[in-house]
Amino acid sequence: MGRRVVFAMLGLGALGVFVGADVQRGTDRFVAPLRENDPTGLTGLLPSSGFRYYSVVSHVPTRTAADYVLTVHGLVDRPLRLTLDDLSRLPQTELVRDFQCVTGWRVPDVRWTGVRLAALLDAAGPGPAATALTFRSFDGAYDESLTLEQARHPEVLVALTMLGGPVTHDHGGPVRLYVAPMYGYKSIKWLGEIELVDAVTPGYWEQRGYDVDAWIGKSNGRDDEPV
Ligand SMILES: Nc1nc2c(c(=O)[nH]1)N[C@H]1C(S)=C(S)[C@@H](COP(=O)(O)O)O[C@H]1N2
Ligand SMILES: [Mo]
Repeated sequence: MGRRVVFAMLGLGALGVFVGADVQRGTDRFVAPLRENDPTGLTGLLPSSGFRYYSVVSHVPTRTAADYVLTVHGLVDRPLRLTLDDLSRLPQTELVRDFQCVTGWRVPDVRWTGVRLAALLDAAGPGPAATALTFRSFDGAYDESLTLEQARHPEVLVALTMLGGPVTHDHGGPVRLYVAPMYGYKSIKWLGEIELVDAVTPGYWEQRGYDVDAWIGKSNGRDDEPV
């Protein structure tokens, strides 16, 4: 590794010390790739939450507190249109759990807060034909699915905070899904839309080979993994 890279990394590290947690979270996008190919181990000195930045598109529009809207529609009695303010006024649930990507990386003890998806489902009132949910990202490409029963699991949150602050743009803010009992690909970022439907449509990665039921330790051939 060249001296310049080392100095650049030390510079980033020093920045983290002076500017605190917000910028540290922002450095994930740059630090994780450096760490992946680091024979020296020096990148261990850099501030990073341990998350890798994932997106299937190169640019995602920014939604602010002023223009963010989540819709819940389809086979429901009462379609919902929720602003960030609406969501933040609802009861918030806190979870601290390890975050596990199916490719093997894990971030221990991540703190999340958000609204239970079950509460939004109660408010919307799924009709008798509704058996599944389709989630769509406002990135324009990523989608995900859960059965209605899975969606009612108490550890499925429409997350407003993560890592001790508002969900950052890189991590899918202002609002992403957090499906605690399942691998990371279920936790769709930049959540824009939830549609109640009569059958599961496999999501983005599921159409590319991952299991539709993504239980940690009980899917994707990783049955031995600690939950
Ligand atoms: N919109 C969107 N959501 C997404 C993804 C993505 O590429 N786009 N990747 C998924 C995968 S595979 C994982 S492991 C996590 C990663 O979250 P992070 O980018 O905050 O680290 O987001 C999930 N949600
Ligand atoms: Mo993942």
